[in-house]
Amino acid sequence: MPLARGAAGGLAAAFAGLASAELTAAAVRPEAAPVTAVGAALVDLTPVAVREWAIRLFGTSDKLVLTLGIIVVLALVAVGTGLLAVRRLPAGIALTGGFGVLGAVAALSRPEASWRDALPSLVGAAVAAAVLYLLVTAARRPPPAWAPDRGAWAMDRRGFGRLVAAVVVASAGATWAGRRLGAHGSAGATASRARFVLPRPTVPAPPVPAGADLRVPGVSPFLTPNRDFYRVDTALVVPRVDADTWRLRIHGEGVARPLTLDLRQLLARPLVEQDITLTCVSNEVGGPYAGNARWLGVRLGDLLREAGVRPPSQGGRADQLVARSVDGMTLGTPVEAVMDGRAALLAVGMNGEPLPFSHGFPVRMVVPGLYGYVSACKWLSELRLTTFAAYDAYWVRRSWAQQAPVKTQSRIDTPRPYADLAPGRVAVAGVAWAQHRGIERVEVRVDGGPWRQARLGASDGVDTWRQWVWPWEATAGRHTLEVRATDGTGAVQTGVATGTVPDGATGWHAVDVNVRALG
Ligand SMILES: Nc1nc2c(c(=O)[nH]1)N[C@H]1C(S)=C(S)[C@@H](COP(=O)(O)O)O[C@H]1N2
Ligand SMILES: [Mo]
Repeated sequence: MPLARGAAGGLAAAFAGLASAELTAAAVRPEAAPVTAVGAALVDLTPVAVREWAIRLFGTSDKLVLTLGIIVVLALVAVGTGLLAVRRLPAGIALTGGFGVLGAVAALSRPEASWRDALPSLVGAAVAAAVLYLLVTAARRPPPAWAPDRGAWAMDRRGFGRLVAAVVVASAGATWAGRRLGAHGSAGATASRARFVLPRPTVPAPPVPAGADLRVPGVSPFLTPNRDFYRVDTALVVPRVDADTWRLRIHGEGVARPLTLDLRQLLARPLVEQDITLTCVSNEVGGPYAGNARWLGVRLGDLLREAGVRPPSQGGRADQLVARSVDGMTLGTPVEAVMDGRAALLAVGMNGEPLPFSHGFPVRMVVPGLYGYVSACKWLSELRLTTFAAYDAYWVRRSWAQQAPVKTQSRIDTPRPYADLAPGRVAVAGVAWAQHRGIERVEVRVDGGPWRQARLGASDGVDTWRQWVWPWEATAGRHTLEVRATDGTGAVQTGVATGTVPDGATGWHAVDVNVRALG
């Protein structure tokens, strides 16, 4: 049956092509693999509304969903190509080549790409075309004279099936080899992280105050363990940077003494330790994209001063610091903010460990009081001084604001939405944040009634979130709990609900619960 053979042949050819592309990419650059490159190009091209929708719907699995989506589309295209090829083989082969060129263009469009990044897609397309040719001509081969059915498609089903199986097994083998080679390629980075011993802080952070963690079941722990820390970035392949070859370049407008530092040179400077809560601008009211960690790093303001930079308030011309990562991401931070004395860090340690690869090993930025997309560059490779007028960083080109201080927010962690509760005393609790201004008060109300003051966890400074708890005498029925915070300047969190774009969501977090009747 030609149709089934066409479909199977198309799929097998695509698998062979992708497997050889992955294998080639493992030797060239993992980011140059066609599915990854096309995915990354799609991430860059995705309209902001679609991106926010995907984050809402899929959360941190958005990258997995994107990759699976590309694979499903490719599989459909492969079936179509196979069906075309059994009728018009040259057309099927041309289409395969076309997809190879598409993958190559996507790979070459990546910010840090070189011409070699085109190779995986081109090799993949060549292999896919060859396999397609082989399978289609094999399927068309005339049957032996003794065969009962002598139609054009009479290569027996078992013979064709064996051929397809052989292609699938070879492709699986190539995929496996690609994985092995890929792991080998990043082995240096993995070893450099394993060897990396965190230096002692010159200025250690005081211990977290005893009462900062209220230990209410269901509330986010005061310090977020690294494995639970939210992750937001555009990297479909987590960059694995070798600490031994890592370099940071500091240059640009008003940099009297440009610097290039390796890790040892960076760490020769005083190291400070500071608890800082990081939040994402894409976090909706009540959302999960906030985490609090103990960071260890070098003060960025001091380093800039060493390079001869003056903040705008002291006559410096550059008002924007553009951080660039090894994967070409750019984030723009106000120079004034990193030089005004707050703990703006080039961090190497997170909760007593070297940064995890997914959180920016070996060096990232952290600036208290600013959303991650305007401050927290991971896998940092370059700092360039310029102006906001002259340059728009990655997210700014995608409808986000140039400058974005964190907005005061509070979240109910417990009870969970739609919880079914017993009547009586219920601990309503959560966290509130207004980094670099601090949290002064948190209030809760039930069903739009009067605001009641919650008890706050001990303060660990203005740069971290605070836990809060309010004892509620719950009565039978459906109820809505709401929370609002007041920051250290006395400003009350606004109840006006706005979305995340362009500079962070506002509004009060509300949770609906049901309280059972007694008895
Ligand atoms: N290189 C790079 N750095 C990045 C990003 C990115 O996409 N690439 N995303 C930023 C955003 S939007 C946020 S909120 C923080 C999140 O840091 P985390 O993943 O360690 O929580 O990293 C920032 N740094
Ligand atoms: Mo973010």
